[in-house]
Amino acid sequence: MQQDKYPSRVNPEPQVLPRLDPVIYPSSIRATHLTDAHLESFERNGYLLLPGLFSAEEVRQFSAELQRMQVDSELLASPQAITEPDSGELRSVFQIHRNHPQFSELAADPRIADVARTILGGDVYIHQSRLNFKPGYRGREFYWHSDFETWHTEDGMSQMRAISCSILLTDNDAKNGALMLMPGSHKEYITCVGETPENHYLSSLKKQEYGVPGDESLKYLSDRYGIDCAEAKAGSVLFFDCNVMHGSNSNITPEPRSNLFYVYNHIDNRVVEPFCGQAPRPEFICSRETIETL
Ligand code: 6CS
Ligand code: FE
Repeated sequence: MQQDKYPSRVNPEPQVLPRLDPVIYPSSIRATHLTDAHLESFERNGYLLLPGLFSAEEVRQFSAELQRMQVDSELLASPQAITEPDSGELRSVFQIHRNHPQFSELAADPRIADVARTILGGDVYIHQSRLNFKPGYRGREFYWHSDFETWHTEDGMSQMRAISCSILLTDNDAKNGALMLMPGSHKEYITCVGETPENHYLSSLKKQEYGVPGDESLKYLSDRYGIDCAEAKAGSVLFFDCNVMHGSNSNITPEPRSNLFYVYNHIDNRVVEPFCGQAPRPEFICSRETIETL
C-alpha cells in the first residue's frame, strides 16, 4: 500500500492539511489559446473560465445527443444513468467518453485536452466523464466537496494531478444552479469525517453525505477565500483543479442547466487501491482497467 499523503475519513475531527503537489506542472506543451495570465489565474484561483470555446452549432449537436439520451430506455436502465433522489428524473450519465462516439471524440479535442496537458504536464487520460442534466423545477444540488477527496479516498488517486473540464450546454447563471467555487481553496486539503460506507457510490452520486466537509470547515474556507459563481453562456468551458472546493444549488427554474464533464488525469497518476480500504468503485465511475492516453 502506498503511503497516504492525504488521509481523510479517518480522524474523528476534521483537519486542514497543506497541498503537497503543484497546481501547474512543468510542461513542454502549451495550448495555443492559453496566455500566461490564464495560467496565473488558474494557479491562484484553482479554476479558469474560457467563454465561447465551442460554437452555437457544436452546442446544438451536443444537446441533440443529450435529448436522445433522455429517452433511450436501454441507457436509462443502465448503471451509468443516475436519477434524481426525489423526482426520479435523469441527473447524470457517466462514462460518456466510452459509450457515445461524439463524446469520445470531444474528449480529445485540443481546445480542452491541450489545456489539461499544459496544466498537468504531458500525457493525460480520462479518469471520469459524465453529463450532468440538472433538470428544471426539481434538479437537486451538488453539495460542497473537493473532488480529489473522493477520488483519493474511494478511487485511490494518489496525487493532486487531475483537472475537470466542464463544457456548458446551456447558459449557467446564479438562478439555475451554476457551479460555485471557493477561489484559492485548492491549496488546502480539508479532511472529512465519517467512515466510507460500502457501495457508497449508489447513494453518493444522487446525494453525497460522506466526503463532504463539516460546517466549520466550510466557514473557515469561505471566510478565507470567498465564493465565486461560474456564470457563463452555453459553449463556454470551465476548467477547475481537482481539489478546489465547489458545489451548486438546486435548479427550480423551468429550464435545465446541463453541462458535460471530463476529468483529465496525468498518466503517471493512475489510480492505485482505494485509500479507504473498500472495494474499488466500478469502471464507469473511475478508469482503472482501460487507460487510454489521448
Ligand atoms: O464521486 C464522484 O466521483 C463524483 N461526485 C461528485 C459530487 N463530484 C465529482 C465526481 O464526479
Ligand atoms: Fe465535483
